[in-house]
Amino acid sequence: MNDLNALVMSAQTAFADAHTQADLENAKARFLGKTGLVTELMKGLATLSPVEKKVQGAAINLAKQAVELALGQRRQALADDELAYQLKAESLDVSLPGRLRPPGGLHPVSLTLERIEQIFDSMGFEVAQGPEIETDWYNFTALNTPQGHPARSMHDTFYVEGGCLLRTHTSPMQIRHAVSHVKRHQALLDAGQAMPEIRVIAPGRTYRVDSDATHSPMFHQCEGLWIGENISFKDLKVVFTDFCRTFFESADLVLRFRPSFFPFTEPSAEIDIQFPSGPLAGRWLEVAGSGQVHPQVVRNMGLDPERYMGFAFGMGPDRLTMLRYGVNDLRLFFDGDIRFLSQFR
Ligand code: 2NM
Repeated sequence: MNDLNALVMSAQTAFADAHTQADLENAKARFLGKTGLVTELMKGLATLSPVEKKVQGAAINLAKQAVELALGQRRQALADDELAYQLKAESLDVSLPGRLRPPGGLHPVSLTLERIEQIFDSMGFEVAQGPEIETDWYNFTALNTPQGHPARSMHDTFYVEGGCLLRTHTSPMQIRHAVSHVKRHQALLDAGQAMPEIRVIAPGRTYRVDSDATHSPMFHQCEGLWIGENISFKDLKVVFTDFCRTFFESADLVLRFRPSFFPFTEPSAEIDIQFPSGPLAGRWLEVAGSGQVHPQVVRNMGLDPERYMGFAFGMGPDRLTMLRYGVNDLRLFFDGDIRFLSQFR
């Protein structure tokens, strides 16, 4: 009996010393396994007399039950420990602040382009977009810019393999748009009837070999074109004045049309604006080039310059953005510094 008590106690100690389920299973094998201590005692019963077998058997059974009870309790305790450990290790602090994903926003130049498009849309202009890699014809020749003109030199224009170039302005898109407009209405023209007017702006990226505080090799342009039977410089002044006053939210903004030269317009003018008040007040600021579309360019659009005429203009959305927000270095727009860009969100 004392031996059995000692056996039970030694099992209890062995189970208590097991700190993992694997250790516990090894300890169990030593007592309850095929060759375990309890099992061996059971086998020993075979050699006893029936009376002794009954008495000893009952005692061994009690001891076995005590060992199994201790095993079960230890199993449960280890499982409880494991669960408690997992709960602690994987616990979430629901009071921690969330990971912030700040809202994105449009680039300030994109905001300007959207604003330009919206204003001209309200005046009935379409928005045309097209290739940034252009042919010599659309970028120069169709625009009345002759061979040997300095704008065509490799110092001003990026040429790509195969004779194409990166467009130096968005006017090639104006030509593309005008040509397809004319094609679409060729039947009317052939019948001598009036064609719907061409009224379009072409915003987008343009490229020139130039880089300093006020020039970037990639910059934006938005050109406008209005061609009809009687579209004159007067219409240019009305449209562009209206645009500038809306864009800069200044109803008494003053404009000045200063004589100039472009190969694709005749006459031509630079457009300057002056704010009546505010930080930029009193200075003439150049915002665009413009003019009546040159007869040769009208002809290159597929139209008879004796019947169709109109105006065109070209402006720099980068510069308009600098004026509108008071930015002093063009390069800030293209550095991609979030501290700068986030101010326009
Ligand atoms: C400018 C200045 C003056 C212009 C001309 C044309 C077209 F396609 F009709 F020939 N588009 N844009 C133009 C005219 C552009 O930028 C300073």
